[in-house]
Formats: sequence, structure tokens, C-alpha cells
Amino acid sequence: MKQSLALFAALLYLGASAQNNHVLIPAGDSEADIVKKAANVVPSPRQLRWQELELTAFVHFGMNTFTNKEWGDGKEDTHLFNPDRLDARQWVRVLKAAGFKQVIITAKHHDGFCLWPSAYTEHSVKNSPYHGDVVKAVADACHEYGVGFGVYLSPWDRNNPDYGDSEKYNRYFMNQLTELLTHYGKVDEVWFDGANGEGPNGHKPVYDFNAWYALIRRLQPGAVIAIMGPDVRWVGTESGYGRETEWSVIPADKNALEKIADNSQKDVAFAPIGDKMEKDLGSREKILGAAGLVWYPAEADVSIRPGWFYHADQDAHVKSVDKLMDIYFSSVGRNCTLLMNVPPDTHGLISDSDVSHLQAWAAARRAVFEHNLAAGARVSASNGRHAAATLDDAYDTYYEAGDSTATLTFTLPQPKAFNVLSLQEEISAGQRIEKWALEYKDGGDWKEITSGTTVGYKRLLRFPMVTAREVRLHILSSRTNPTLAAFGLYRGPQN
Ligand code: FUL
Repeated sequence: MKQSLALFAALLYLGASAQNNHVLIPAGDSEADIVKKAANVVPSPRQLRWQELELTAFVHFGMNTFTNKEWGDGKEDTHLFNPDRLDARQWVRVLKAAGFKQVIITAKHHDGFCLWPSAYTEHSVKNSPYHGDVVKAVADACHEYGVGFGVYLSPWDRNNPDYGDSEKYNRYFMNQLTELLTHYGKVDEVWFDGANGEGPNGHKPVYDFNAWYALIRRLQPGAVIAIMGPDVRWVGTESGYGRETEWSVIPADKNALEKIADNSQKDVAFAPIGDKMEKDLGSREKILGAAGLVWYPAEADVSIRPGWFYHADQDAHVKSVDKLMDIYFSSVGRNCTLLMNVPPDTHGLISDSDVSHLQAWAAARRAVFEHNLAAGARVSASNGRHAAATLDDAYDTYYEAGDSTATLTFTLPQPKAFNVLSLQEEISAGQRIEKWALEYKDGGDWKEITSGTTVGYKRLLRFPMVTAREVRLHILSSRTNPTLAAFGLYRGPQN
């Protein structure tokens, strides 16, 4: 009897402390209960891997490259697709050298033209003068160079005659997904665009999202499903800028809640919860009214050029290094993964202008982030343990506070001039910090340098140059005892 009671207690404990990427909030929960639950929602392993990538690349390439359009109508002559020097290894080499960890190819855009020889349509590379398989070329190059591989498959298909007939179109789409998920080795991300329209019969099909997700989970269990999917949320703009306050834990909607309630799944694959464009998605005010919460981190997508596809007349409008840097600080530096689009030209190559801007941007990031000026500092914490782990260069070791507020003081070996702060929470334990401030010691006085709200996977902030030897970080408000995996001070160009 005693033994079974102990076992029961152990199971209860495990049940209570098990962390998932979602949680249900029963009606009777107090504010404190809800806040604590939010603090303990964690990313699924595939979400965590994806967030740690920081930089991912989009490659928009297809029929539009040759018709000089952004959206095709699906009536294009397949003979127009004719890259004469296509080299996907060049794409992946250039992108990898610029710091990108994953590459997503537009296997099919809204025109329905497939970059692989799909058995289910004639609107593809197989009927073009280019007889190869672009998806295979990209997948092989990614696998060769050790870069993640993802596919963009537009649900909206302006070529397919059955678009509008839900049953037929879902069957077609599942067949195409199966080809992409079984012919090209490991797939790390599947990207479903939200844009859509009506089919030839005047109707929009009802997408069978749950069947699509189940297929992806079965065939490529490591792949995150983005945008119209459960793992990765569209940040809400196509500018590459995240919110100043960016929560990865947000209220779940009805479809997600049903999955959460059935509790048979470790991480939910719910129907898309729609575009989230409001400024505040996950504050206390938002979560207090929620019936459930999910880990749903943001992806900030943007193109290096004005268009998503290559247009020769935009060669002079490739984003400048300053602009790319600003995007970096405002996406990766605001708890988002950046998805930067670099579209190859009509030869099938990333053009010189894009290559040189990418190289200069990568060099500019290296120049700022190569040396952590806080390295070698003496660290003390007002409470908690492992404060020195904030400077050990390892993301998975971390400081854990003993309370919901804490102060970490860093005494540098010598005074240093810096104007960039980098903070990282250990998100495998949850996203907890709500408010913080950074101070430096000026003579006998502590003065504020900068302050902020959320941290999440990474928070970067720029401020006017400060020279100091003693710096302290106040964690002023947190959903439960906060963690800090990394603390960095850097010197960038003068602001
Ligand atoms: C949008 C599409 O309509 C654009 O053409 C592009 O693919 C962008 C990433 O998503 O919804």
C-alpha cells in the first residue's frame, strides 16, 4: 500500500512538472497559476532546433524568374523556364558563407509550376528546356554542405484545374507533398504560404490541414511546419522586423485547444491559428484570458531585394549592409528567426550584387560579435546559481535565479567601450523574463544604459557608446525564476 502510494505521488509529481509546448488553462486557475503555466511552456525539440538556427534563407526561384513577375497565373508556357547555368551548390555555398543555417526553396509558387518533375502535373521542369530537378539540386547541395533543407509548397495553385474542388485538390496536394518528403532525403522545414484565391469553379478549396500535418509528421518528423502550420508563426509583416516585445508563448485558439485537450500528443499539430498581426500577442493581459497556451515562435521574412523573385532592374536596389544590419538587430535581436530571401537570376545563379552585399553583411556581423567584451569578467548574482555560465559561450549551460527578480553584476578585467548588449534566455526551460534594465558604474553612481521587456532566445540592443568596468543587469520582472544562458557586450559602429 505504502509503495503504491509513493508511486502514485511520483506519477502526480511527474505529471505536474512535465513540460510541453502547450498547456490547457482550466476556468478556475488563478492569475498566479496561469503565469506559472505560461513560464513552463517550452519549445518542442524541432522548434528549439529551428530557433537556434537564427538565420535561414529563402530562395524564390521559378517561372516568375523568367516571366519577370511576382505572381504567375499558371498559364505560362513551360518552355520559358530555361536557366542556362543553374548551380544550386553556388547558392548554398554563398548562403552558408553568409551565416545561413537552412535554405528553403520555392518548390511550387502560386503559378503551380513545379521545380521538380512531379508525376501529378505537366506544369513543371519536366516540360521545360531545363530537364533537371531543381529541388534535388538544392537538397543535395544542402546535405553536402551541412545546411538545413526546407520546401515552400504554395497551397494556392493557379494552374491546377481542380483547385476549388476540396476533395480532389487535397488529394493532389498530398501527392505532391509525399513526393517532396520522400524523394529528397531529410527535410527540416515545410513552409505553407497564406496567400490564396478562387479556383476555376469560383470556389476556394477547404484545405485539409490536419491530414497535411499528419503526413509531414509521419514522413519527416524533424521538420517544422511554418506559417499556415503549428510550429512557426509568421511575425506579421514582410519587412524583417520583429516586435520589441516578442513572446513565443501565446494564447491557443479553438483548434489547438481540442488537440491539447485530447492530450495524446506531446506537441500539438493544430490547424493554423490565423495571421497574428497585433502588437501585443503574449502579455499577461493576453494570457490571463486564454483557455490554453502554445509555444509558437516568430519567423521574420524579408527579401534582400524589393521583390521576392529576381528582376534585373532591381540589381541596384539590393539592401545595403546598414539596412541588413538593422534587420538583423530587429529580427534575430528580437526573439525571431530571420528568413532572408535571396533570389537567383535567370542564369540560375545568385548574382554578384547579392553576393557582395551578403559578404559585407556577414563581415560586419563578425566585426561586432567576434569578441564578447564581458568575457573574463567576475560575475556575481543576488540569488540563484551558475552565474558564470552566462559567459561560458555554451547556450545549454545557464544561470538560474532563485527568485523572480535578480541582479547580475559583471566586473570586467579592464574598462571597455561598448554599445551593443546581447542577452539569451535558456528557452528549453521556457520564456520568462518580462522586464530588465542594464546599468553601468560611473564613479560611485550606477546609471542606466538601456532597458527592455522580453528576451527569449536572443535580445540585441544598440545604444550610445559607454565605457565602464562594472555593469549590472537587473531582471525586474519574470513569470517565474528566470534563466540567462548568455550575456554579451560588444562594440559596433558608433550609433
Ligand atoms: C507571400 C507570397 O504571395 C509572395 O509571393 C512570397 O512568396 C511571400 C514569401 O509570401 O504570401
